[in-house]
Amino acid sequence: MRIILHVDMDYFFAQVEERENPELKGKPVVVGADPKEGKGRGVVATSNYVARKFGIKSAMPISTAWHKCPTAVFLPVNMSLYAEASRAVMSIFRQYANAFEQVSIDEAYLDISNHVKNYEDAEELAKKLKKEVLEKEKLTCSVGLGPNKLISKIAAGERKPDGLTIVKPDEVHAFLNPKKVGILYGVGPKTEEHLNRVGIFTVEDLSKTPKQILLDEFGSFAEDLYLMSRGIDNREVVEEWVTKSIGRQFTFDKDTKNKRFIMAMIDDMIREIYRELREQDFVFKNVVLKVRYEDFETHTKSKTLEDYTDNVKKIRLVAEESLEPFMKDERKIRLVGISVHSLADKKTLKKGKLIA
Ligand code: DCP
Ligand code: CA
Ligand code: CA
Repeated sequence: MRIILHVDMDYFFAQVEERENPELKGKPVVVGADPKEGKGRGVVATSNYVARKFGIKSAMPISTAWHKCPTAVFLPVNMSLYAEASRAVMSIFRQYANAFEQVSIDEAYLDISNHVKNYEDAEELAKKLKKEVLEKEKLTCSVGLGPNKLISKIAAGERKPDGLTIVKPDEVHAFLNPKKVGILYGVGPKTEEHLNRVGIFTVEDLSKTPKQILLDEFGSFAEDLYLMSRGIDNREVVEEWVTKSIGRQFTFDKDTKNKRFIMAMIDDMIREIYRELREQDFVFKNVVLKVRYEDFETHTKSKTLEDYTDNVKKIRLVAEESLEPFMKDERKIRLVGISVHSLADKKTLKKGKLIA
């Protein structure tokens, strides 16, 4: 039985600012672009919960935020400060898991199945984790526990800030059914609208929709919708950049949507990976593309090849193919990474098959 824990820091950038300057506590705090008395361009990165009461939200134009609450404390984004806080909390999280996957600057999945026997143990572990983060880093987070990534992630968002929500396997349906379909992975505003148009509003509506209708309406996404609506999610918690891999990543000076530019950067990284593969006489069987959007949401796409190879053209092909869906998103891209995994020593390979 799997038990997955999802942890997400509360109002992260703003909470770190409050920690650095306790006088901010209790005041509305907005982190983002300079509001310039309501004439500023750029957006809100995040705000604390006091500011949210005025209707201020992430990604909202900073000018709108200023008009909603001109007396708020507006702070510029101090990324290196948040990156340092992120590193500190992530290294705490890592201690609690047998598999750990960071998904953005402030959230991670932990597979804790080997650390606990049941949900009672899991609850204790979650409380300990929250306590350690608060004591060592003076920050609160919200935690969700469930049988898979989908459920634990939604559970983590259920009670914020400083929440802990447990959804046991037999509670999954009751938990999911009344929720809007927009909470499911990959269901953005456009897909949600499409679902609404065919009369599907809640997860329960979705679970009662015949698969054929989903196939007709949503094509290859139908299967995921079908499974998610039943609370099924078999994705594993995967460690990123495990030791047995060679990879590079690059953060753009300016977030970009220029595919040619991104591919040129990937080509540079592939050249370096190639050099390292040659030096060590390695072949690979798996290629992973990593994409981080401007809002720090991070995705990886992994492709396993039919056989081991040292042909770096394969890396490029996989990279280009895997990049395609990310380019369709409206967000700009902040970082790309490419890595090869499932490495093997070429000398132990004969006719493409791994011996022993
Ligand atoms: N962020 C950003 N721009 C966005 C969304 C987020 O710069 N459009 C940054 C600021 C956030 C951090 O990423 O602090 C984490 O994002 P979350 O979506 O987890 O939001 P918060 O942690 O700020 O708030 P919550 O308490 O709702 O998780
Ligand atoms: Ca958060
Ligand atoms: Ca988050």
